[in-house]
Amino acid sequence: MAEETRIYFIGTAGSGKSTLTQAYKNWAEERGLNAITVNLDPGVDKLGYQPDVDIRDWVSVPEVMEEYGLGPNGAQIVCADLAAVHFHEIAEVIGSFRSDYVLIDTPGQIELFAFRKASEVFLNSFTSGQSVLAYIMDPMVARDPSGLVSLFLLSSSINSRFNTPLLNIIGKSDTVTKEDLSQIVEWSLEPDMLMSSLYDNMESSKPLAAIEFLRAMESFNMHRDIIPISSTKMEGIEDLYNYIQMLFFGGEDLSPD
Ligand SMILES: Nc1nc2c(ncn2[C@@H]2O[C@H](COP(=O)(O)OP(=O)(O)OP(=O)(O)O)[C@@H](O)[C@H]2O)c(=O)[nH]1
Ligand SMILES: [Mg+2]
Repeated sequence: MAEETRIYFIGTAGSGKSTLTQAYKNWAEERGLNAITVNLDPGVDKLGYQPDVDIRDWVSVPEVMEEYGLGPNGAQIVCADLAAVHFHEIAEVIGSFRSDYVLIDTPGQIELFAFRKASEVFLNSFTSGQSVLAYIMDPMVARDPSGLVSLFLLSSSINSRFNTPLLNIIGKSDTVTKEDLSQIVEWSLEPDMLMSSLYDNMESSKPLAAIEFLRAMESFNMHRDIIPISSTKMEGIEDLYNYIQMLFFGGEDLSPD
């Protein structure tokens, strides 16, 4: 068995993290790969799938709200910090599955994962295997040039915080036209095209900052390609798998097929 590969699905609220977690598991199982799902959101009410490991077995937002007299957002932050105490145990439970792939569904509020210390502690709780962040972008935001720059900015900001590789995904790719999707992909591959679309939008004052941000990102080489995925149509999941294989195994296929 190869070492465990952990994929963290992160993204803004409603970007499709939970749906992709489950879709990836279904896809992997169809290929004969073994994969488990982990819910890392202590506040989720209805998940839509049964996770193999669930943070709510250790800490939960409703309990913390009750105990500390907090609202849901304050309780999420306390939960993240309380959960950190259990991360080694959770990592051991995850390891006990001896699974090739661990699919980790993160909280709705991206800032909880992106900016709290707890996520770094969780990432470092594992003593073997490898981790990748799969950052899901909203296609409705990405089809606007300054929207795409702001999504890249968030991606770059997360990338600069963690010593973990990050892949950019356009989620719900079935919800935009093929033309919009190829425009987004083209912009991500050709920063000059994105820059010129930003200039085309110059009548409004909004893109000025986006132009400066894009220049800065180019100078740091933060710009990167994007993987379109539709979880509902099961499209693009194999591309994500291939990117991960390239990243960690130089393209070697783990599938028993
Ligand atoms: N059309 C389409 N809808 C999708 C896709 N993925 C998710 N959705 C829908 O988008 C909504 C949000 O999906 P979730 O998977 O719950 O998103 P999430 O990021 O886990 O949401 P939070 O955890 O609340 O932040 C649901 O209604 C899903 O059915 C997709 O690939 N295509
Ligand atoms: Mg979710």
